[in-house]
Amino acid sequence: MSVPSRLAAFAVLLGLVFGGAVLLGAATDPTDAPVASTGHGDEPGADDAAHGDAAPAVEGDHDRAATDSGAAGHDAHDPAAPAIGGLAVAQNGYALELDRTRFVATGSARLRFRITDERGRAVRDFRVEHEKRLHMIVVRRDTAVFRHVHPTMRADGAWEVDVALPAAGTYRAYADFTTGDGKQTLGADLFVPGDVAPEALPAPRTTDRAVDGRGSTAAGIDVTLDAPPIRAGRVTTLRFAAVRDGQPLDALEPYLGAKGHLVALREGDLGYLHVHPTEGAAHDHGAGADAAPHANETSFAATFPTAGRYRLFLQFKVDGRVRTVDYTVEVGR
Ligand SMILES: [Cu+2]
Repeated sequence: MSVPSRLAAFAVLLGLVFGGAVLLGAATDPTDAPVASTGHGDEPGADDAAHGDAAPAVEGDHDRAATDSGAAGHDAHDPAAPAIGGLAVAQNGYALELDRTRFVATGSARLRFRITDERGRAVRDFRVEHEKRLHMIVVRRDTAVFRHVHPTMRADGAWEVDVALPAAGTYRAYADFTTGDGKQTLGADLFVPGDVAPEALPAPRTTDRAVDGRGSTAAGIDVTLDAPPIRAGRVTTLRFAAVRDGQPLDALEPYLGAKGHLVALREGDLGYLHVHPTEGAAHDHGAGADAAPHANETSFAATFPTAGRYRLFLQFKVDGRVRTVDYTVEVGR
C-alpha cells in the first residue's frame, strides 16, 4: 500500500473507532446537554492525551504521613489534615491484588481481587463503613467514566464484582475499606486495549443534571454545587441542592447511610480525597454544622491538599434509584 493510501486507511479506521466511542458514550449517557456528564458528550478530543494513559501512578509519599496513621482508628480523621489515597497499590501493610487487569470493552467485566496483608494472606476482617465493608470506585483516567460498585467477598477472602468498562482506556480502580488499622484506599490500573479518545476535563460549572444507572437523565433532576472559593489546605464545605423542574426535591433518600456519597479526584494523578458528610453527629466537625438544613440538600467537608483542578462525583438516591452528578472544581493556592 502506498503511504498516502495507508494514511487514508488509517484515517478511516480512526473515524470508525471514534464513531464507536461516541456511540458507546451515547449508550451510557444519552444526554447531549452541555452538562458534565458521567461522562461523555463533551467533545472527546485528543487534546487531553497527556494524562489519558498515564503510567501507574505510584507516587511518592509526601502525603503518606497524613494517611499513614495506623492508630487513627475507625473513621478517625482530622479535617485539617489533607489526606489523599488511591495512589499506591500497597500501603500501610495492605495490598490490592487483582486476578487480572486486562479487559475488553464491555458492559460487564468481572473483577476479582484480594486485599492481602504483609504475609500475603487475604484480609477478611473489614469494618462496615457507609453500610459496606468495601467500596470500589473505577474511573477512566480521563474521568469520563465513573463507576461505584460493591463487591461481595467469598469465604476465602476473594472479592468479586461486575463492572461496566464501556470503552478502551486505562482505568483506575480504588478499593476503599476500613480495618482495625483505619481507613485505607488502595488503587490499581485496569487496561482496556483499543484506540482511546481521551476527553478533556469538563469546564467548571456549578449545576449538573443527574444521570441514573442506566445513563438516563429523564428524571430531570438538577443539582447545584454551592461552595465558597476553594483554597488548598483549608476545610471547605461543599453543599449540593437538588431540584426538579425548578422545585426543591422533597427529600434525598438514604444512600449508604447518608443523603449522598461524594468522591473527589485530583487531576493529573487521580489522587482520591477523603471527604466526609457533615450531616450526623458522628461526622460533624463544626465546619459543616447545620450546613444542610434543607431536605433536598447534602453537604460535605473536604480539604483539597493542593491547588489545581479536581473532579467531584456526587451520588444520591431519588425515587429508589442512585443518581450521579459530576463537577470540575478549581482549587486556588
Ligand atoms: Cu460504596
